[in-house]
Amino acid sequence: MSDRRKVALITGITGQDGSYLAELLLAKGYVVHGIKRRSSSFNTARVDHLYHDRHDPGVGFYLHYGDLTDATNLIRILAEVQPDEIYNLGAQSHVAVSFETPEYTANSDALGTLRLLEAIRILGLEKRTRFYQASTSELYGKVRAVPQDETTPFYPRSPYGVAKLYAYWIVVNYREAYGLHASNGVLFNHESPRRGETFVTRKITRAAAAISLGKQECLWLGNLDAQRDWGHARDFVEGMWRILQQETPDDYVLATGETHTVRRFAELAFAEAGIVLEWHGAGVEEVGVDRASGRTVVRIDPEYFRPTEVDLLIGNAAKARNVLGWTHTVRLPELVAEMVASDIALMRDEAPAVPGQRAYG
Ligand code: NDP
Ligand code: GDR
Repeated sequence: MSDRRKVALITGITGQDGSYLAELLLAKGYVVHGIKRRSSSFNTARVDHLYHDRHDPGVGFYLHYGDLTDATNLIRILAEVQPDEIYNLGAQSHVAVSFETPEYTANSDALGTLRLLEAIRILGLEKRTRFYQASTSELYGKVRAVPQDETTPFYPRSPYGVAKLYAYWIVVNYREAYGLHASNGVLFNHESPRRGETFVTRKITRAAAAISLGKQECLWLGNLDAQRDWGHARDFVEGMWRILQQETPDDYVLATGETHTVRRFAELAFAEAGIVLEWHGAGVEEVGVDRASGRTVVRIDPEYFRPTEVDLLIGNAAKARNVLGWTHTVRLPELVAEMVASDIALMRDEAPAVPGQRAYG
C-alpha cells in the first residue's frame, strides 16, 4: 500500500463548507489545495488558521488564485495539482442574489461545473480523479412531495436552483458517458458560526446578539413562514467525504429530517440571547416584540421576499444512512446555541451598529 498523501482540490475553500472540509481532510492526512478568488480585501478569514507558513513542507495546505468562470485557469491548476479528489463547492450560493445576477450565477454555478469536468477529461485524469458536486435541496423547489429524497422530481424556483440543476445533470451525464467517478451530494441547508452573514440563520443570530447587547434596535426579515431542514455544516462535510470514498459513484441526499419555520429559528435565537419573542399582527405588518421590554425587535421588509419562493424543505437521508453510514449529530437547538454564543462573543468587540440598521441579505 502506498503511503503517498492523498491530494484534494477544493473550489470554494474560503466559504463556510470549504473551511470545514479543509480542516477535515487535513486531519485525515490529505494535502489540500484550494482555489481562492482575487479580492480587493482579505477573503481568507475562514481558512487563515490553516495557513501557517507556506514554506513549511509538512503543512500540506496551498491556495491558488482562480475562478470557476475561467477555464484556462482551472485546467492549469488541475494540471499542477493532479488531485485524487475534487470537491466543487465554489458557487454564487445566495438564492436571492441569483435573481439580481442570473447570468453570472449560471456562469459560475452551471458552466463552472462543466469546466471542471472538461478539465478532468482534457488532462486525462478520468481514472485518477474523483469529483464531488455541491448539489442542493433548492433543486426540489416547488414542493410536490415530502420528505424529499433521491427519487423526488426537481422543480427549481430561482436562477440559482436552475443553474444547480444543470450542474447536477452534467455530473450524472459525465459519469454515464465517460465513466467519471463523479457524485452529487444533494445537501439540505446547513449552518454554523461560519455561515455567511446574509443567509437568514446567521442574519438572525447576529441580530439577536447585537440587540441583546444594545448595539442594534431591530432586525428586518422577509418570509417568516418558509420552512427549512437545518443541520450543522461540520456534519455535512463529513458526508461529502464519505460520498467520495465509495467504490461506485452515486447521488445522495444529506439532511436532518426535521423542518422548522424561519419564525421558529428567530424565537430560538432570541431566546438564546435572553429575549423572549412574542408575535403580533399578520403578513407584512407582523412584528416580533421583546416580551420583557415591549420593544419591537423584528419587522418585515417586503424587499426580502423572493419573486418565487421555496416554501418547504424536509429531507430523507435514509440512503446516506444505509450506504455511507452517515447521520447528522447536531440538532437545531444545539446549532442555534452555538451560533448565538459565537455571535455574542464577536459582537462584544464590534463597533455599535446604526440604530435600526437594515442588514443586507
Ligand atoms: P459560501 O457562499 O459560504 O461559499 C461559496 C464559496 O464559493 C466561497 O469560497 C466563494 O468565494 C466561492 N466562489 C463564489 N463564486 C466563485 C467563482 N466564480 N469562482 C470560484 N469560487 C467562487 O457557500 P457554502 O460554503 O455555504 O456552500 C458551499 C457549496 O454548497 C455552494 O456551492 C452552495 O451552493 C452549496 N450548498 C450549500 C448549502 C448550505 O446550506 N450551505 C446547501 C446545499 C448546497 P469568496 O469567499 O471569494 O466569496
Ligand atoms: P436558502 O437560504 O435560500 O434556503 O439557500 P437563506 O438562508 O438565504 O433563506 C432561507 C429562507 O429564509 C427566508 N428569509 C430570508 N432569507 C434571507 N437570506 N434574508 C432574510 O432576511 C430572510 N427572511 C426570510 C428565505 O426567503 C428562505 O425561504 C441556502 C443557500 O446556502 C443555498 O446555497 C443552498 O443551496 C440552500 O440553502 C440549500
